Amino acid sequence: MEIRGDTNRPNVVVPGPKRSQLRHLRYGHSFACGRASLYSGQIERTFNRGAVQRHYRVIALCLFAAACQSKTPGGTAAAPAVQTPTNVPANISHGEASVGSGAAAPISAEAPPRATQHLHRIRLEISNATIVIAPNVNYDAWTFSGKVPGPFIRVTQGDTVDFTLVNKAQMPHSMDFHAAQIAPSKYYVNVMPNDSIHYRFVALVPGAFLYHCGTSPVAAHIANGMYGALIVDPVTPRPAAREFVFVQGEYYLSPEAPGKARSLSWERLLNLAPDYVAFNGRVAQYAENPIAIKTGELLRLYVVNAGPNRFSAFHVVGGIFERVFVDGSQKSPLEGVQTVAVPVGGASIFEIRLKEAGDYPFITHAFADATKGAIGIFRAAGTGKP
Ligand SMILES: [Cu+2]
Repeated sequence: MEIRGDTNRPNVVVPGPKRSQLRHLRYGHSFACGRASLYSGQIERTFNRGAVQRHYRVIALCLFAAACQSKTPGGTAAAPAVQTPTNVPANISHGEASVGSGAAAPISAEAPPRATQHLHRIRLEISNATIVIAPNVNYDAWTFSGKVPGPFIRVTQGDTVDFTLVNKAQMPHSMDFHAAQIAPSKYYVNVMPNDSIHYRFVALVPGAFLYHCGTSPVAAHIANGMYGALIVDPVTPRPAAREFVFVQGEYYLSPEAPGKARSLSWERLLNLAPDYVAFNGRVAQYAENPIAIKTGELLRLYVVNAGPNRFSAFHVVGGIFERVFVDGSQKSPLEGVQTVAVPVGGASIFEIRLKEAGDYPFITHAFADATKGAIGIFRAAGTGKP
């Protein structure tokens, strides 16, 4: 079943992964730390002294305030030490982002069309790429096919995915398809630099699925951008709709350095403190460039959460979901619900119609994360009739 080797020699068939690659199976606990250090060239490990000093200052101020209170019972409490935003709020409900600034062309959120063929030859090339993740913020990403997220893939239940992964980067990587039911020990193995792997699987279960690099430390590979979405349509097509894919992901940034793109802060990742949270790899891109839709038309949103750490509380402000296929399951969709959690590594399918003309933010209702960029806008035009 498995074909491996240089892509220039795609017909070379060998019985299984190389012994050296099996040694580097993903999720390998025994060598995870070694792998982190061995390939840590782009993993920022500096200790954030500034943040710690600020942290201690906040603690000191709290202690000071508490001491003052204890000495003056009944007196006025000290002012809170933590500053809250003081900007004038945007003139829109949930205005966490600048709406309509059009800062940069967004990555298209349109879902690919339903597949017509039943054999899908998918070839993804892993490479490092500097990408724009927010206005004036570049990031040294690890990518599938040069972008974050990787390409949206769409197949139909029962289709065969004939997959080739080519590693053009300088460290081992791998691929884990949540849509597949195959042995990780055989297929989700590390592919060495300038090597490739080729295998097939049949997508038997409909839904929306995450795919991601599974090389340890997995959190670093995902946070660096190695993830994407694979839609598996049911054999009986879903009703016609405008369809979008939103993959939520997080960025943990190394300190700023003049003329350098940011890279991963492992410390911030382990502390679950993302600097940015984004749909489709770039902060607030669909708020800066609202997505035009029509009132009354059925929208179908494939919401995938790559993480690597933060749950999404997916919600459309001003709307109520007609149906939600939780984690992509066809069984017993929820009807008439407001917010549904999409766990890290999960994906749900949301159907909604927006009733009147206007701007409707879509967000994670975990608002720290919306403030950090997980927000977009549907701009509805029309009379409300489908
Ligand atoms: Cu990787």
